[in-house]
Amino acid sequence: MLSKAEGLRLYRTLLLVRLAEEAIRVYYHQNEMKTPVHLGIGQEAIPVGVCHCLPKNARTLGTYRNHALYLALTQETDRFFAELFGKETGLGRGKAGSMHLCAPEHGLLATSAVVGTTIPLAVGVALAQAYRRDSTPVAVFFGDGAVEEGVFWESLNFACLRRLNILFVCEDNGLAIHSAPSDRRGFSSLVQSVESFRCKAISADGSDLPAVIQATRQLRAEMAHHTQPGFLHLTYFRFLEHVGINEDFAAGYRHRPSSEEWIARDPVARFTTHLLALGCLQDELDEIKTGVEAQVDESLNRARAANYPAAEALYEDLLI
Ligand SMILES: Cc1ncc(C[n+]2csc(CCOP(=O)(O)OP(=O)(O)O)c2C)c(N)n1
Ligand SMILES: [Mg+2]
Repeated sequence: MLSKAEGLRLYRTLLLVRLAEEAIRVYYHQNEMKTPVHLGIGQEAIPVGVCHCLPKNARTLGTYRNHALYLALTQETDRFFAELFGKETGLGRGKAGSMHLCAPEHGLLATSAVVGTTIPLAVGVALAQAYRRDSTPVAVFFGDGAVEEGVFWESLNFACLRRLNILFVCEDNGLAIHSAPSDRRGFSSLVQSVESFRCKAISADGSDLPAVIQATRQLRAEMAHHTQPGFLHLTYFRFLEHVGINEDFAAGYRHRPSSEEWIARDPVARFTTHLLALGCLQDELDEIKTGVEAQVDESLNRARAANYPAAEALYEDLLI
């Protein structure tokens, strides 16, 4: 059970993610953001809830659908928007783009455009922690499409063999671009397959923030008790197209949800109802929203006013 104060803090983070992405949807048309964007509208409660249950110094890694993860960990939007606009004040000096956000000072070590690639990196980080006898946990976020990559199963096997302190977080929207699991998999149950390894697995509704928090806490307790990795399977609905800012219900591979389904799958709407039932006042929620809107606006303005990197910056920060 969440306290009111904890609930309001979580609401602010959830809303920060949602409003930052809604702002991207407004500005993207103006063609100033020179980066593909994989928006996470519908996904927000997963990174927000999981990160809420991790210690501040946890190491995290993720995918190109990483805005919620970055914002949940950092709460900052200046360097975030500047990166999307390709400006020198961006978190990757304008050279990383949306798909490669990171914030090592907040534990976010890497995110990547290449499906599955941060999974073995995360296992490597967990192995390094084990060598150092450092109990700081590692969490890696990936989509349901990544589990069809061989590297997922190799990484899972090695992590289980070495009993590493790593949380695998599968953000399952039932889609790899447009294709459904039944067209991609030669196994029927992901969770049962993972449980046949030495790994604790829990499924929950990833649109429901309190359910995400409860599942994460329970799994972390079981991981500690059995000295085993954990697999968190969290389902959610991707409201927008795979990449870009638009809805794509007319594309024909899925139907538009009814208004009841829409609300049931919207983590922000669901958590708002939860908070009101908990005794929070609509005025308190509105005040938080006003503050988040101001943060997003100010960051957008600063990002748009900032300079592009100089041409020579192209040759800096390279590992060759
Ligand atoms: C190794 C690799 N293969 C293929 C692609 C092309 N690709 C980009 S996203 C994607 C689907 C991934 O789906 P999922 O892991 O479920 O993530 P989601 O987009 O649903 O968050 C694919 C196949 C890629 N980026 N990397
Ligand atoms: Mg997917």
